[in-house]
Amino acid sequence: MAEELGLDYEISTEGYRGRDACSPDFLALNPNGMIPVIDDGGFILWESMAITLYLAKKHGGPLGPASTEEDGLMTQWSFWVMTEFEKPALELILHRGGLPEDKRDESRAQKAAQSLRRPLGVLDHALADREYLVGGRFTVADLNVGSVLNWARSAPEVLSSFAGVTAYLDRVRARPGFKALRELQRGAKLPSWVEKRVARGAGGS
Ligand SMILES: N[C@@H](CCC(=O)N[C@@H](CS)C(=O)NCC(=O)O)C(=O)O
Repeated sequence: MAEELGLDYEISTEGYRGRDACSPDFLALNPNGMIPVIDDGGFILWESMAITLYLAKKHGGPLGPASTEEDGLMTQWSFWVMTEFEKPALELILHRGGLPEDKRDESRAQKAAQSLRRPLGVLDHALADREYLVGGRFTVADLNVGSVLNWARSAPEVLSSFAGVTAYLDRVRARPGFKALRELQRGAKLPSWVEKRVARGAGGS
C-alpha cells in the first residue's frame, strides 16, 4: 500500500522474533507479537487490513473510498477475504510449499483447495461485469483481496475453473505496488531465526 501511495517508508523487523519470542519493545507496538504493525508518526496500528484501509483513507485519492457506500464495500471485501478465504488458502500454501517437505500433507492441501471453490465462485460472480471490485478502479479492496487470493495460485487445478478470477488476479499482480513487493521479498535476506522456525515446522504465515 505504501508503494501504491508513493509514501516514504522504512521496513524494520527489530525486536520481532515470532509470536512467542518478541522483545518487550516490539510487544509494546503489537501485543500479539505479530507483523505487520505500523508506526505512523507515533500512531501505532496493527492488523494488516486495518492498516491498508487506514492508509488508503488517510491519503485519499482513488485507492480509498469516495463515499460511505464505497467505504462499506471496501470493508466488506476486506473482511470477506480474511474470514471466508484466508484460512484454507493458508493451509493450501503451507502444505504445497511453505512447510518443510516431510511436514507437508498433500491430502490437507487438496481439501483446502476444494474448500476455496465456494468463495472463488462468489468472487468470479462479482467480477462478471467489472474489472475491479469497487468503483470501477483499482482500490484498497483489490489490494486486500488480491494479496490473499494470490495464494490460490498454489491450486491451479481449482483456480483454472474461474476465468474471471484468474484474469483479475493477473491485473492485480501487474500493479507496480505488487511488483515492488515481490522485488522486496526476493531481495530480503531472512534472519536466521526465521529459517530455524520454518525448519522446525513452526508454521505461521
Ligand atoms: N491477522 C493478522 C495476522 C498476522 C500474521 O499472521 N502475521 C504473521 C506473519 S505473516 C506473524 O507475525 N506470525 C508470527 C508467529 O506466528 O509467530 C494480520 O492480518 O495482520
